[in-house]
Amino acid sequence: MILTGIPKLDEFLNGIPEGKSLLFHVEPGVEESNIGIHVLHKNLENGLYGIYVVSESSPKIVDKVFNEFNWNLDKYDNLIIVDGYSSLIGAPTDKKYVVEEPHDIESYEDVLMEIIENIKGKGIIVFDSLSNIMDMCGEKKTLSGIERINDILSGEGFSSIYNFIAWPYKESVMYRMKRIFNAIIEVNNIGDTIMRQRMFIKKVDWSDSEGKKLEFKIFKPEGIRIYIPKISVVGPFYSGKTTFIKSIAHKFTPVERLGATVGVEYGIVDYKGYRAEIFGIPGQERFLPLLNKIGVSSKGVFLVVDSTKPEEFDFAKKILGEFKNIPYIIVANKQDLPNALKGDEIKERMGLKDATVVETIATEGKGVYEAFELMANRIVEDLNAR
Ligand SMILES: Nc1nc2c(ncn2[C@@H]2O[C@H](COP(=O)(O)OP(=O)(O)OP(=O)(O)O)[C@@H](O)[C@H]2O)c(=O)[nH]1
Ligand SMILES: [Mg+2]
Repeated sequence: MILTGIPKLDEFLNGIPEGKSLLFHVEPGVEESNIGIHVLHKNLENGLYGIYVVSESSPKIVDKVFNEFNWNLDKYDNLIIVDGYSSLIGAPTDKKYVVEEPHDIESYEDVLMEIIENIKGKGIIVFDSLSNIMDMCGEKKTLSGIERINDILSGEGFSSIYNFIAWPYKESVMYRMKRIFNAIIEVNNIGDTIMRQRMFIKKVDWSDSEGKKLEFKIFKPEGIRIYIPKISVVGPFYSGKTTFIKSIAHKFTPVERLGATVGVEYGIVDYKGYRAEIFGIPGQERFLPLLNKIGVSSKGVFLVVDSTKPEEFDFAKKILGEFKNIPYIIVANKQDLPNALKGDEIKERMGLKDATVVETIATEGKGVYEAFELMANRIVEDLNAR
């Protein structure tokens, strides 16, 4: 099984079986359109062969992209770059494998056959731009060539990944593409103020995850993250919101006076392939109007309560009422204190029997990542339920 290295996508697809082909069908204008190079890197890291066919720009770009993500190109003797660019512009090349006739799809086939004969082992082949090759070699000819290439590669235990910028092509071409590839993942821009990208599994013939979606963003140097632009942390005064955020965030901007939070605080959480931006809203009554404003665009809400203060649960529930139809998790904090009520008891007393509750000791970092992971998964589920 070959992994894409893209969090959640591997879970949805169950990886890529050997011999299968996958197309990233990318909307024009998506800024970081080269998803394939991340899949390439993941598999190089896993010790598999990675053949990278560069046709869109000079192979030098590979060094540049690797540098942007702090990957060290020289580390990978299992990386094979196919230069499909230099002949095009008549430039010299230091690459061993060169496409002599970039306007002829058979020339690509020839190089790939040569490589397959020279190496022993399995791996992945990534095309930086199928759309570019189609423009050079002709749409139908390219697709016929790709079918042959996929056939041969799959017999050798290679999986293939294609980046494709979805310019308006003829209906018949799109139809044929839909048939040729074992999986097609659409990549679109979404968002107006907070830009991010969405993957949509349009086709997959080896798992039942067709129709699944995930939202991501490419960060430098971190790479692809499942991206959650806003999770709010709310709750009564002094319940431990700030402590909770601090314990999960690697970057934190406090807004405190005499130990109390007096403005919206902000943190970034990176965990298990997720990146989330967290907004903490102070718990004093006078900040209630803020909830509404911040609430609207939240993807999820943590309601932090002091488990020793049942007298505050009504107020806590009122705060929660400001967030409609958004996944929430009750964080039953201060479990280390005597008389702390258990999570189930808290749900009961709040009249929220179906709620998810996580018991935490924020000061010791206990339970906090569990709460985060539950939340992140809920948000992805929520996206897929819409
Ligand atoms: N014993 C115990 N104390 C905690 C825990 N979490 C937070 N505290 C303490 O509770 C106090 C309030 O914590 P904060 O994180 O500032 O609470 P807050 O909800 O951000 O407060 P405001 O933003 O001012 O409403 C601090 O003294 C924390 O050290 C916990 O799990 N156990
Ligand atoms: Mg606070």
